[in-house]
Amino acid sequence: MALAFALVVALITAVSVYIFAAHVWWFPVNISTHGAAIDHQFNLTLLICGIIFVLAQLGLAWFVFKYRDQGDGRKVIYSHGNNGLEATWTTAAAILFIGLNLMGYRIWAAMHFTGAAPGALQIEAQGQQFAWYFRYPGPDGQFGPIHVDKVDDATGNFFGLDRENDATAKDDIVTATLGIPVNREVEIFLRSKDVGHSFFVRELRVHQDLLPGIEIPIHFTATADALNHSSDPKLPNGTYEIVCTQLCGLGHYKMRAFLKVMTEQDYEKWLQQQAAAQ
Ligand SMILES: [Cu+2]
Repeated sequence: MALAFALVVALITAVSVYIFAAHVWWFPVNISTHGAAIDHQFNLTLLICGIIFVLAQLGLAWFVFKYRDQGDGRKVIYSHGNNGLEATWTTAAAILFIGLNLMGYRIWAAMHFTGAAPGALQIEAQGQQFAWYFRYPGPDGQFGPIHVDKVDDATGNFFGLDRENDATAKDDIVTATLGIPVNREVEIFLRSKDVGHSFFVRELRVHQDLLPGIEIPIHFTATADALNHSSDPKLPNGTYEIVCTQLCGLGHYKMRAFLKVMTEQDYEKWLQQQAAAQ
């Protein structure tokens, strides 16, 4: 029985290691300039935790086998632990996890505490039950003010614009797809119309919650490689899924939109088409 248990533990360990090492379920391709640093940090954390996991599991299997009941009537010895050893591995674990956190913090801070460079392309993204909408400031480079009382999904006024009276709102472009050019920094202001949502594009390695009443800026740059891939073989190249990853109501499962990464020229053309359709 002890041998069987030890073998099952060893088998679970081996299968788990295989699934990670062979990348059976793994990240999709990275299409952002900051993604490589995030992937590197993830791999490093996974490797260190993986080694500890394997050692701990194999240790468990070994002890189960070594100290099995051998039918010789030996009494069990109870131990109340060893303070020296406890202090040693608690300290080692603390150093390891704080160290990994500090390393990851640098990458996090570069994305979240450092603003976008001046001249970044500014777009607004609004999450609402159960859709995403995007707003471009238009030729004047300014977003028109939002009037909460004017928000009306039935007429497509998702952002509550007053195009008649606000000069800066006249040329705003509202879309259901997030179109961006490659190799240019994009700054997105995330807003929620109703409840908590979360903006996630796996390939961008961008994941950020949205809360009603707060505007949360994120920024990233899509690499030229983004033109050669997609979220799904059925989608055209350059197209990636934007999903909501906060359970936000009954229709949460269908709350998604698409990111369309284009060359600078295609992006300009696309934006003109969107402007014409307002
Ligand atoms: Cu949502």
